Amino acid sequence: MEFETKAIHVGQEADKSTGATIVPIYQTSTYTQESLGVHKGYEYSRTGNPTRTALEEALAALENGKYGLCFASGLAATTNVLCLLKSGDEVVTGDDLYGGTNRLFNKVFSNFNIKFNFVDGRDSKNFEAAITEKTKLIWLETPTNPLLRLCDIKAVSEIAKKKNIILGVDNTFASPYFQTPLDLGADLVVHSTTKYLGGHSDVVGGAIITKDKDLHEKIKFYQNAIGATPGPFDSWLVLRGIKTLAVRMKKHEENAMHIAEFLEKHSKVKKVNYPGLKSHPQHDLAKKQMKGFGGMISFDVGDRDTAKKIVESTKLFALAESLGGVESLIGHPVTMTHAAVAQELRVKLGITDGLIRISVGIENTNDLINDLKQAMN
Ligand code: P1T
Repeated sequence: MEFETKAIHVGQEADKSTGATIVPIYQTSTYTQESLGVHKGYEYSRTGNPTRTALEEALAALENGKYGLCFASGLAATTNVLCLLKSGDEVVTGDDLYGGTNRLFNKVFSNFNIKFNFVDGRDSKNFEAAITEKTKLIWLETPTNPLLRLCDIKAVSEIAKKKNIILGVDNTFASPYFQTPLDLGADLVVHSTTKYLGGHSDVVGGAIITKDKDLHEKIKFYQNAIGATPGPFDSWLVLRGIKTLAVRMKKHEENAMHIAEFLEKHSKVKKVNYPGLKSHPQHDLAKKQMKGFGGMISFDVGDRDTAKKIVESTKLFALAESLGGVESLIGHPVTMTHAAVAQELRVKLGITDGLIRISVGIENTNDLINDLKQAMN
């Protein structure tokens, strides 16, 4: 079955008890047992809920995995991955990450004596060099937020396999339509389903997908034990979102390509970060490991005042955090999504005061370009 068909059908058979064509929102916290210990597979909705099960099966299929687990947010999903670790363990991670992931690593899990070694993820050799006897997890975000840098998933997976280290990949920016890290050797894929999977900026959620039964069982235990699970309505919203993922992603990418080319020619723009541009230093890797380049772009306009004027002047692009919805958004990473990243690291990475990030929606291309034109004049 191909991607578009899986998105609409896997886990989504007609409801057995009523024939409902669309998976119902099983808005229940608990399930009546026929007799003590005899039930239809569900006991309590933190542990399992049929609407969530449908989403978990569908997401597993889209990532070419076997098992899916859903969470209350992307960060809740990442937290559940980190729970595989013990005090004293180490993680090697790419250094350009969503600000909230950086905060979770540096300000929460570091308190539990887990050490995070940050490396420039553009060169896979950096991961190998940072591995120690204590390294248990390698973490990649690719493309990265907000600089749209890439990590070579296959190359890093070979390093991880040699040393028996788990490789987790945050696939939020690409979505499974454009990138399937499990096919490239990753052990775990993590998503903020808040973004492209949900697709309509109306739900917060997360997911972990794997092919590995043992890892799945361990994380499923934490999913229930920690309890950061999504409710049935939120699960249903993401399930509805993924039905149109393929058509949405094509339009996000088409619009993003036109906008990236427009920005590259604009006199106020110093630099455009979009993996689909030939000028992107890792364009060849993008072509190799991705099926498309996605809808996220960041660009540098040189200084904070210019950036502030632009982000406050767009009319269609909403000044807002988040990404991946049908509507276009614009943001200033330094003051918004990456405010939690230490200033020295931001400077080192190139997350400058003049950096603007856009999540290109699926509106009409010319309307979006005209909106940017008027905001940048
Ligand atoms: O917001 P939440 O659903 O918890 O997802 C966290 C997260 C994880 N990974 C990536 C790559 C992300 O971009 C995010 C969330 N990002 C934003 C809210 C943002 O505006 O970048």
